[in-house]
Amino acid sequence: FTVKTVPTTPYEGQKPGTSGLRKRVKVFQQENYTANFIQAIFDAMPSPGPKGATLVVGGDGRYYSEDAIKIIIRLAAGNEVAKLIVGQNGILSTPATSNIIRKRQTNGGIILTASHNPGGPNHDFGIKFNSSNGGSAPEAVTNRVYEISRNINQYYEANIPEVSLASLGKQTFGNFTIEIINPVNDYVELVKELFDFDLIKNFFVKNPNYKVLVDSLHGVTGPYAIRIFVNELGLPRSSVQNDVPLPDFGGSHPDPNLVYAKSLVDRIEELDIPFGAAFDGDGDRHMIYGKGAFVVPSDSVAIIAEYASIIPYFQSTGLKGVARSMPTSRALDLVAQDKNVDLFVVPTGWKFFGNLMDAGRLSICGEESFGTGADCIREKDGIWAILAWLNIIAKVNETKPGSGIKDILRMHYEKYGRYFYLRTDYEEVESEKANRVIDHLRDLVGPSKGTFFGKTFGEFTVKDGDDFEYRDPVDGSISSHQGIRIYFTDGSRIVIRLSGTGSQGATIRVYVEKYSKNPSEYDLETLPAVQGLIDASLEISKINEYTGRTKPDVVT
Ligand code: VG1
Ligand code: CO
Repeated sequence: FTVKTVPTTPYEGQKPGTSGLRKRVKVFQQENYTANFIQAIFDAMPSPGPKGATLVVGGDGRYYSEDAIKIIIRLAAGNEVAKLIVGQNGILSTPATSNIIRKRQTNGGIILTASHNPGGPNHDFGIKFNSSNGGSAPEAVTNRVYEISRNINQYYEANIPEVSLASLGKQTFGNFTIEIINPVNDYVELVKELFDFDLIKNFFVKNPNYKVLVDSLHGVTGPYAIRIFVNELGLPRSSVQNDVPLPDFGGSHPDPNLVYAKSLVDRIEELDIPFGAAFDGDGDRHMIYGKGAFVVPSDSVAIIAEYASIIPYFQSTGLKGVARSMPTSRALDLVAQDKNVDLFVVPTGWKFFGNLMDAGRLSICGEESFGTGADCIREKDGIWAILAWLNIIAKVNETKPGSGIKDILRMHYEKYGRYFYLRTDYEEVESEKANRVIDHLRDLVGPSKGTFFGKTFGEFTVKDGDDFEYRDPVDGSISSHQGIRIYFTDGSRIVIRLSGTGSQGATIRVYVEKYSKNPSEYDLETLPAVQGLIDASLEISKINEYTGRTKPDVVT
């Protein structure tokens, strides 16, 4: 093949956010837009750069994925990449990609997804670069990608003939090889080593009424869920629904929460199903919901850490440390204390956990946004979390038969107390208005703290607060302005920050949490338990005043 140098001009705004570059499909479809960004990734790749590299490519199968893969193939060959490993039909879940990058010791990967954002010609697409450790590239690299994208004037493209993404196997063109692989096999092999599949299988055999319903919301997890829950764990085929990945996710949000996975919740309630789960588009998020029992993600990671010693992977590696993103509730902190292991608090986004894992200081971590995972890979992992829970339930049932999600939650609250936790989102707010809210809050916890600390809002008195700054304990890098935290004298907390994954305008996220050590309160509904705190957060932040919004778009 021959390589052509194609002149181009830069586009504004190719700045990767919390998790890659996410924009409307129409934006990526502009002439050279995608090629510019891919070239910027190649130019920003850590030494020795793209020449001779092996990269993994795949994604959640959303609209525009195949077009993007074709561009990646031509530019990879043009940049002297030696080999691309591509998931069949462009399919690879985010955790599966992370696993393949690590297992096959490649130089990194390119993941095509906008995660839980809707897909289709009028919705979102995304591109994320992962490093050789299997995790999202660190900020130093993504900042370089952005800088390069602002000055790009050419890219290198090879005239590789069109390759079918459906046919498995290797094809070679000169010094360049494309290998199309089964997207599921390596991942299944991995999880079978991490969890006690025999124990889980036997639990289902002994408890035929313990039904499971898994909803892939037409995202990438369908093929993985069928292989694992049906073929490996022996559950009936009807245990997995919406399992065909669709380019537009069937027209809905592939977002596993009580709002967007409502049809699953309704079905679980109607059919009395004790264990249900849903995943997002690219398979790194999960929701756990059984009859009458919703697991708050911040509790999910705390409970998995609590039971780490019964999970085979942690039995062999030990619990090295745990971590959460800053807005995630402090339920995990209490477990860390009890187990006497280190707790790390990092900014929002999985990429901040990677250094700690690479340094051997972190085993289990999670975020309030329905993401949990471990150091076996470098991405959060929905199916991993479900398997962890099933492993825990099966084990607990050996000594306490009949225990389900509710009992495990109750036991946890009895030992540690309960954090009532809620997040509200104001979406597609004009950036300028959203910034005003943040500036105002920054002032309260900064220049105006003298008058703000000590002030009372309803039943809550401000104790202190800050604009979260993180210093990575491994490489010393600093990430500032990661969200406003305000603490109250009763131990409650609110956090307010701007999202870094939106494709349009700004999203304001408000996280509230209230702690209780009173057993008579453990069964309370979350919303009434935190309403007073939500009111205080609105009064303090003046969101309504600055944005004109009277209520949030999403409550999870
Ligand atoms: C959101 C979540 C964050 C998560 C990120 C990527 O980021 O809050 O916890 O890591 O999405 O998740 P933000 O900046 O919009 O709040 V996913 O499933 O896109 O890969
Ligand atoms: Co995701």
